[in-house]
Amino acid sequence: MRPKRDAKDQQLDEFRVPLDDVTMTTDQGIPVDHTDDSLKAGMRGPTLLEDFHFREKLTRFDHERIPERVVHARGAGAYGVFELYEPLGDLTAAEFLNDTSVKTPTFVRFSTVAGSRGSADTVRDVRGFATKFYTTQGNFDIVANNFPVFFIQDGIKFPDFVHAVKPEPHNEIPQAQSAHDTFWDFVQLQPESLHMVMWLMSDRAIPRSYRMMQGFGVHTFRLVNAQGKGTFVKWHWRPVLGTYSLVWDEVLRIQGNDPDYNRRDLWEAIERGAYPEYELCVQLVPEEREHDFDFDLLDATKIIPEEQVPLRPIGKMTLNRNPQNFFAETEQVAFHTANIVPGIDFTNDPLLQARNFSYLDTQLLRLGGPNFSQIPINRPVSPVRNDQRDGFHQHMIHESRTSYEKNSISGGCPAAMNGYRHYTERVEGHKIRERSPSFQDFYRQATLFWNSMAGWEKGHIVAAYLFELGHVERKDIKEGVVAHLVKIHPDLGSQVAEGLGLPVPEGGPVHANASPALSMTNQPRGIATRRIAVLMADGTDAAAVTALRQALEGQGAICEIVAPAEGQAGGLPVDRQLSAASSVLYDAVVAADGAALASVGRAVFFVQEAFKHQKAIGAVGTGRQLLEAARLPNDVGVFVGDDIADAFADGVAGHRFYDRDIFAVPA
Ligand code: HDD
Repeated sequence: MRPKRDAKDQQLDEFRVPLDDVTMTTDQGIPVDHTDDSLKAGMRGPTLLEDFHFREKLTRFDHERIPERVVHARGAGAYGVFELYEPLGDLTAAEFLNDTSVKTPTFVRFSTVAGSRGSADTVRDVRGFATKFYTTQGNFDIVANNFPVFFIQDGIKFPDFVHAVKPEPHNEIPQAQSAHDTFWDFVQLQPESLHMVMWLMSDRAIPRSYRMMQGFGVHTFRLVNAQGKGTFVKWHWRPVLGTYSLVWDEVLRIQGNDPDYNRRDLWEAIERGAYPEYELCVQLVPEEREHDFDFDLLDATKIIPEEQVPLRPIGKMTLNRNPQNFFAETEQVAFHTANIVPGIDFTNDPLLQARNFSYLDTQLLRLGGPNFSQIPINRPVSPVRNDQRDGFHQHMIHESRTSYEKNSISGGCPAAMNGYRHYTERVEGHKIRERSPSFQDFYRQATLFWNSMAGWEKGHIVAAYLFELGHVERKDIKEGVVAHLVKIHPDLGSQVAEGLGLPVPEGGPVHANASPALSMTNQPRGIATRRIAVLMADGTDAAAVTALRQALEGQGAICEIVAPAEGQAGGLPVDRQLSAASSVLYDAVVAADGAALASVGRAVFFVQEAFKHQKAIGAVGTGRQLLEAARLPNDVGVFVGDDIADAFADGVAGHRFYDRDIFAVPA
């Protein structure tokens, strides 16, 4: 069912162009009766310049592309609604955070960072999570990532960092990868990146779904109440479904099987009515406590551990509508950290200060001039009235006889009053091009992250460092990185050094503090919207699998019948033909047939591969024979029998059986 129409949805009606039951025109509205042949002088003669339709059609095509985003070029968007749990008047004057009856329309764009617009979704990378709130007081954007820290502390380093991670300049290789020399050279020479790189090497960098990853505003911002009192705030998005990741080997295979994996997943969930939900949470720090931490709140390479400052949920966003046109909406949306409403303000974080310059600047180029805020997706739902004028693509017809302030001719309007007031923070200091000493600790929180990981998470981090540094050509760069890793933790440094065949350098003492909230093991779990392949064949006895399917679908899982041929299997409609399917596109597998499938290589490989990727595997009816053909060890996470529904569902909810010994499995 289409969700209730909000103010943004209604505003867009003016721009929607239904093309059903209409005849073709040119851009000037002139009817077109033939668009298959150009106008020529004679049947075999040259094309005539006077063919205005031909010229317009080609010109428009020639001009279709705009520059892709310099970072975060690949993305997917969705509309949603934000609902507040309780008024926050003691903290902020922002209207949308004070009235629980207000449903604020939102638009979210998820993205990868390094790759081009056409790169694969499931690369090892940070994910963008940018949200535009169309509030009654104007647009408010939280331009977040799925990691709570960043690579650098000062925005002046952003071009250096991006140049290092992007494909190398001489041959534009590799695409959407950090596994190359320039990136790791940057890391070894810029140790402030080490904490973020720990996140990048963890499975957080390969999320199972945009619907199953957290979002972080990263910087410390400020809430300001009606009395002008400020409180430091960090923004967090928490997915209601829980936080899950893929495994690396699976990622490599998904890139070929479905390069649109995350984009498709978001689109299909919304089409199905399984609307993704995220709680907006805040970490609040009273101004008096600014210096109570062993790091600087203005340093974007640091988290405030949740155990030190707990998360307070303040509302929920539900993504409930897909865009209708990718270019018009998702490509043209423009986010900006400086889009803030009264009651919210910045801090002096030097990364944030740089961002407040960069986003508007890049959009002037990308969207072709200063009127990009008039593009439908970017328009606020609150009125826009000011003396800004003209520029390319001005859509407004300003009727006023004046465009300056103060004026007497237009009664002094539009009048600047009762608007946004910047927080009256006291600042003084010498002009200085230096990094604060309070920003100089690069290891403590990288160690905290390592200490907080479960055993399997640590194993995956080591494997990721080995994969990445294994692609680095220069030995001195590998040695430089390893010298940092031993300082993060000797266990990490020694495992990576040994894998690379390098001597283990001297480390130093490290602390044992941990923040359990950082481990993905400690996130909510469930099976809603998880995709389960049910392997069947023509003659499969469907009765054996019916109860299991009903139990799983009853908890919101999606079961798809995969069979050697389209049509029917066991009397049930086949969802996907085996040769067009792959286990990497599913969260779990049920073998419902072994009688026919045990001799089908692709079916045997299907279960072997799922086993390798530590997924729950069920077998009902003759399905046991398929597992036998696959020679799977009788291991954890393999459920055989006709009464496995509860145990299998628990297994899917647990996501993976990370303790499974998979090295001997050939898949
Ligand atoms: Fe950025 C895009 C998130 C640091 C400059 N950034 C962009 C997007 C996200 C982020 C999610 C994509 C928005 C969209 O979907 O259109 N960026 C972050 C986070 C950062 C961060 C969480 C650190 C906390 N960014 C950062 C710095 C700078 C930029 C330090 C420059 C000084 N970011 C940009 C940009 C982009 C951008 C070049 C590219 C396209 C765009 O803005 O519209 O201006």
